[in-house]
Amino acid sequence: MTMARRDALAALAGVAATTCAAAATPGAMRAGAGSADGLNALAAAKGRRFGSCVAWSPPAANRGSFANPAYAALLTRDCGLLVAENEMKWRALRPSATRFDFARFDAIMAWATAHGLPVRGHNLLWHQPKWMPAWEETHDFGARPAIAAAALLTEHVTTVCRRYGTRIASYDVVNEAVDPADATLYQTALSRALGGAAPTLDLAFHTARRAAPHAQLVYNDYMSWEPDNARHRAGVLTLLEGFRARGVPVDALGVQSHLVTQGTGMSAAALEPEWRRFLDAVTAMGYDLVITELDVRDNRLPADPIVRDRGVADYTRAYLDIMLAYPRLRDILVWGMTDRYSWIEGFEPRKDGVRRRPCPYDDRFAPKPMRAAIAAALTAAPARA
Ligand code: 9MR
Repeated sequence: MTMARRDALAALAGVAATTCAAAATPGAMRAGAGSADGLNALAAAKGRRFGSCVAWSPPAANRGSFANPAYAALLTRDCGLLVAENEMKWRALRPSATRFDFARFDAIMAWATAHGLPVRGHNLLWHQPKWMPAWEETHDFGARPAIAAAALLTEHVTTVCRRYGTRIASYDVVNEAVDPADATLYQTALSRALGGAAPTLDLAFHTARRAAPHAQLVYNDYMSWEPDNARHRAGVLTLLEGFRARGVPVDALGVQSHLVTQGTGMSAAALEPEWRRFLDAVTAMGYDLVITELDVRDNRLPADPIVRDRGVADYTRAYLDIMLAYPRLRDILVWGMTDRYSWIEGFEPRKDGVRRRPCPYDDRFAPKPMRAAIAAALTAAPARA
């Protein structure tokens, strides 16, 4: 057995022991609330929820999956809410225009339900050509393309929403429709056939409202508070204004929160005024806020893990303090509990080659200062009615 593996097992034994101890105490472990010392318990005390994404895998695979006992122990300790990392996307659910494959997402739902954990829906339409299934971009929409495209989208949204009914109470109906390069809306084969991007997004929301009238309907995007996001933020504001002007049923903005540390040159405090102006504009239009995918890219920080973890934790704390000051924010989800399975290593590795440390737990499943920062922010947060 390698040292890393032994350490991982030892750390897990610690998590498992805490979880079991909580379960043995009557009332300490409530269904869907995580363990008594978990992050969701701290969130719940303030009328909020804490959660994470989860993946599907075969049993015991080394993945960020419910079927990996090591990862599942983190979820049941800290989470009161889950979201599937990939398994509800068109690419996962739609092998072709005429078929659905719900097997993997159903398995996530079954595990979550058995553990009393609600699940968010992510997503009903990721409106970019590169994230739609390959068949969609070459699909033949026939002689009446607008009608065929509307039918395809309506059928997709309706089928997913009806299948899960009230078991899913919040959907990212549309994901990342704004191009950060120029603040315009992406087009797909679907939207070109349907007659434009805005009518396509509107139809997705109207259909979701009809098929899941109980659910919170979210527009989800990654415009963040760092300065190079200004154009993206402006594009999202324009989209949100358009939704209101056209009477489209959108309840909340999903603020993904893939944060990027700025080194010592720019503190979180310097980012705050502009970020608050954005959040104020969003909430003034009547939108709620959801933190849907929090993690931190440790850019411009030295390789030393102690220094880096401190920088990430402080940045996370400053960010959450601002976000938690908004009563319109209830749910906070991280995009993965441990560094071990985070998407960031594959997306943007550090230039110096040391592994990224973006999540609350390290790659040996030990809690990091980022987890303590989230706990401290939740503890200090104003209670929500
Ligand atoms: O973490 C996800 C990764 O495993 C997938 O390969 C990728 C493409 O489906 O999507 C990642 O999740 C994204 C999320 O769905 C939307 N916001 C950005 C996330 C990170 O790329």
